[in-house]
Amino acid sequence: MPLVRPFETSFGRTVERQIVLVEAVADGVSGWGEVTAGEHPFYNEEWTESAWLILKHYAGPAVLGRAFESAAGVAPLFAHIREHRMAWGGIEAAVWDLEARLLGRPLWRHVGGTRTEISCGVSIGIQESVPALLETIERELACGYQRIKIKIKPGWDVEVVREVRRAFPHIRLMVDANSAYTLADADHLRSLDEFYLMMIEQPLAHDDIIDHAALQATLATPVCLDESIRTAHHAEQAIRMRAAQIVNIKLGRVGGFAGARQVHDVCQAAGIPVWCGGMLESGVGRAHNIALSTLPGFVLPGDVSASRRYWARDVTAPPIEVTRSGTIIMSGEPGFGYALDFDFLHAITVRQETLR
Ligand code: OSB
Ligand code: MG
Repeated sequence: MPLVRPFETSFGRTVERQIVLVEAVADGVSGWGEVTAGEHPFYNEEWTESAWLILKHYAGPAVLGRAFESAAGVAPLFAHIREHRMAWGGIEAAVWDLEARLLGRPLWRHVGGTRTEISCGVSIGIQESVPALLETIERELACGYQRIKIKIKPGWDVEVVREVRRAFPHIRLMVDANSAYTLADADHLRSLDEFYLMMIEQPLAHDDIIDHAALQATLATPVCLDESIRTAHHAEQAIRMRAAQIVNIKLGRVGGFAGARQVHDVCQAAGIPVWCGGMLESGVGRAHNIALSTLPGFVLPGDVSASRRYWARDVTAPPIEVTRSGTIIMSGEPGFGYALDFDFLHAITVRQETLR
């Protein structure tokens, strides 16, 4: 699926997505999940092709023919697989959707959600110029989005944020570095403090907690962890170390709904706000993110936004839309709440495999 505009982060530029969708079938009913891995192992170790192999050789065989009482019992079946959570998380989420449909319940209620409307923010990639960035922010604010996140990297950080703040002194603003810095950059990152950002997301290494704690101790800006948090145990460690004041929860990164709820619960118990991250998902993953965002601890606007920001045509019909006040309203339909556009899905499918 070609993106309507390229998306650039500190680790690379994405022009077109190659997405693995999972259809889980039981009793003639289908549930759908999305593998949120990127096209290259640059955000984490996974990519489209690794996910395909993990699904085919390990994750699929781990669930097929196995008895489990409920969708909550699926994640433990993958416990022997080291990492690759986005791959097996695609099956896990599909089974949650399947179970919700079998029960005739909306997925968001089924996973324990309580909000009927969620707050949306946008993630804006690295742009060609500051004027281009300011124009993009202006456009997103006009659509009603409640929070602006901009991607930063060395050379596109403090001076860019200064210009954004000059133009938009009152907006809810944050930055995401995707692990582009080290502790040696602490003084430089501290100069972001004057811009009263909501948070700085994942400034240091993708697998680090301890250096983030050291950095947070010197920063007024709250640190938010994304890449570093894959399990509830990681969340506990980060909170205990004071490495983060906020946590981004991504469904795939934590291996699906069971993992997401565990991270959510640990954060909620510690008074740490969470929000739902995104991975440039198609409508399927987007719909799951919307459901996840209805859990009570998701008190900050997430990176969950309208299909039209990414796709000329999405795999869901209708596409996912955001209200003029930057919210998405929950559907009462069973499962994830959006119909699939099967004509389009079949037209863009390049590979398909059935595991029985
Ligand atoms: O770090 O949140 C991230 C996109 C790809 C990989 C990592 C990240 C992102 C985003 C975009 O920030 C979120 C989205 O709009 O889906
Ligand atoms: Mg991030």
